[in-house]
Amino acid sequence: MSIVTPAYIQVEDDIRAILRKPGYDNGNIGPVLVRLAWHSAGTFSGLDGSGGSNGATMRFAPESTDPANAGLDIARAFLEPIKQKHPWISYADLWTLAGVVSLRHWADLAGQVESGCPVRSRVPPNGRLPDAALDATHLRAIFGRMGFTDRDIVALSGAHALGMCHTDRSGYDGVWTHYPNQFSNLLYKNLLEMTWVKRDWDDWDGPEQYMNVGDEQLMMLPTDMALIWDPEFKKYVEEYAANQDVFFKDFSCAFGRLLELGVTRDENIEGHEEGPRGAPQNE
Ligand code: CCH
Repeated sequence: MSIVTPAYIQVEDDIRAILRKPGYDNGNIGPVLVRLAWHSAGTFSGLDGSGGSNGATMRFAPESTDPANAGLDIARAFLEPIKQKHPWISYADLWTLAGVVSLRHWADLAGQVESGCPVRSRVPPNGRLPDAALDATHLRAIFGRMGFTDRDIVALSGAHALGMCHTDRSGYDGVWTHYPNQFSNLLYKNLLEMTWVKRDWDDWDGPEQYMNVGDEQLMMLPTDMALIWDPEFKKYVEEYAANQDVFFKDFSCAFGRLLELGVTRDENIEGHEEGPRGAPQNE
């Protein structure tokens, strides 16, 4: 069930209005908002139900200072004026909604967008988000904890068609595709169709990353390379490279599930369809 109230639509409109930002990266803040939504949800652990977007705990240490979240303070700051304008919406809902609105820019995302209303949330420890320097085993451990399959992992990784890496955030550098403001299956096509070698520029002293032979304009993280190095993952890379519609469908389902991880709902959710909640419960 999705909540579509006039109040939510106003927030969506306000998010849409700030997406284009000349002078910032490639002129659009959508990619970093998608990353914010994913990192706020991606701390969930199916083992004990902790983590997830509830409570927007990334505002607090140690999650706010987790190196994996470097740069997401910028994304949160972009959204702060919208929170001030619509104080009824929780931060958790706002961040989730911002990720979805950004993606809807490019694709029809069927996933659910609303968060629930937790009574209390604990800030999850650092180390729950993936480390880009690692491999397929690590990806399976991280995403398996959230209940995702190999197919889901490959689908979610396709988000790297969007946006870029920043040396002052993660230490990595560059874009994954020549069209970082377009959501597409290009990540998979690039992985398969281009030849990738370790970046070995004389002046590159950052972490190990890969570049395309040819114009050397594109990059892959070691975890992106794992998608073609691992034969099970590679099957899905091939499927998504060949069929963008299947990718969009699978991505929508997996991203919707990701955003819902650990979210508890009001029992009387129908009431929300009348308008925004009264008192925000998960600031
Ligand atoms: Fe990612 N991601 N991500 N990612 N990510 C980075 C940027 C983006 C990993 C590492 C990085 C997902 C999965 C993974 C986005 C969405 C998703 C960066 C650069 C690193 C490093 C950060 C910087 O320097 O600004 C790793 C490892 C994984 C393992 O799976 C998933 C899943 C999603 C969403 C569904 C988006 C979008 C960006 C671009 C952000 C921007 O600012 O342009």
